[in-house]
Amino acid sequence: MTDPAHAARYESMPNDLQPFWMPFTANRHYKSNPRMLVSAEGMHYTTVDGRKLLDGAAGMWCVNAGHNRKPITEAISAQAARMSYSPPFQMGHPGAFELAARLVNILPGDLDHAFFTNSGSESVDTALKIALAYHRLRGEGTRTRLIGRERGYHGVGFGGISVGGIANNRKHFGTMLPGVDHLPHTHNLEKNAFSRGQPAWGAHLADELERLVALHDASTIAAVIVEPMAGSTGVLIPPQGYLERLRQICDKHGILLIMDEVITGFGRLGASFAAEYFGVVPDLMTTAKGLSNGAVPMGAVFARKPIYDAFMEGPEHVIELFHGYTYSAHPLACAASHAVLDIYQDEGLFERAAALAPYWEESLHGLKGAPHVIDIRNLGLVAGIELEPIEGQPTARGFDAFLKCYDKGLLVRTTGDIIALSPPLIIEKNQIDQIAETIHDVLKAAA
Ligand code: PXG
Repeated sequence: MTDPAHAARYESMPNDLQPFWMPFTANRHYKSNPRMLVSAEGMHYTTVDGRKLLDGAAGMWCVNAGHNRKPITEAISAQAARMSYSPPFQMGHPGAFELAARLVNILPGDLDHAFFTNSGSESVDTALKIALAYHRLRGEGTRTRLIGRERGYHGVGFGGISVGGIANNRKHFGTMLPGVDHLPHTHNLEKNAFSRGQPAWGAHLADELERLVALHDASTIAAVIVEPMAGSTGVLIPPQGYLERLRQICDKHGILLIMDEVITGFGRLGASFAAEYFGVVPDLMTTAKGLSNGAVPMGAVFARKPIYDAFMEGPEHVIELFHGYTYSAHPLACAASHAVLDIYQDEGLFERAAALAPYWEESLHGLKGAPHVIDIRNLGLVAGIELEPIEGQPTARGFDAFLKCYDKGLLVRTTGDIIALSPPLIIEKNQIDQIAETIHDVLKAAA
């Protein structure tokens, strides 16, 4: 860009980094060592100092179709010119209905209604509220308990942190929702370290749900929410048979199963959704991220037919669900999502992810034996590399690896001492090699 005002605002290092209170960031550390991204294309970001960064994280698990895809930016800009906002309550625009119809077409089972939100956190709170209201409408208003899982991440709303299971995301924020319990997480290095794909040990951990039912009685439990593959906590792959068992126990007791597919949705595992991949259909599914490729914020909750139908009772002029957002089904987000779905379909990106998964697995498991690596786990185009924490300084080794990868031209995510990888689904094999080699170099240099 030659326009100096544009360059100053979007392409140069800002004069003052202080006023922006950055989310989930070590603000003081960042502001004295800023990592500023100014543009992106395909598999790469460009930094303010003109360096290219290979994106090993799909932004933050969302840019599944790669960066700045022309059809997406064109669809957004055409919609912005046509109508950039329309009210979603008691009004509609065609793109929203068309999008819902397209989405339910690619969903498994009878998940056949879409409720639009603007983020994963909003999708989670929406799904929890639908679950509670659904039971009440059916005369089972005593079903108010919600069950999450240790180490789960369901965003940052009060509902999401209540059912979530990451202590740092919960401990500062008071008592949260009452009546929440947690299943045990499924992480076990002694049994499952260096498993490829789904680990063999751990299906029985789903039986803990029976214990909670025995403790509280099924008549008090509304829903169980889990990530089919836990992403944020550091990539925990579900043990073989675990999700199937959870589904069975929920069915037995009339408990709704919510799968949080904010990360796993839209091709990450090499199938449209984890529900499809595992052959386990939830009653409610929460999504965001890959739904719009991160180009415009968007989320969606998908509901099975009997749930939607339960709300469609009573006088027709009365609102059935007192819930929604100013920006539900935002026209720009809908336009982005249509273009994203076109790309997923035209380029066969979900199938591409599945076809690349064995190469991905082989390549990353090649890091076994590198300094400090205590586990490697993978599924689809996701991998977690767990590093041994430095004694007395948990997270330091992970953060150091993140910074060193950045210096070497690779963007990864780290959570504690776990490196999480989830590249755009357009990644090439030589770029997979580059990811593995860079991480290897970084770990060796730090040893
Ligand atoms: N559910 C799941 C399963 C998620 O992974 C959310 C809900 C919340 O989405 P929003 O759009 O409200 O952020 C998420 C978000 C990471 C990382 O590095 C993961 C997420 C967000 C930020 C970082 O693992 N997942």
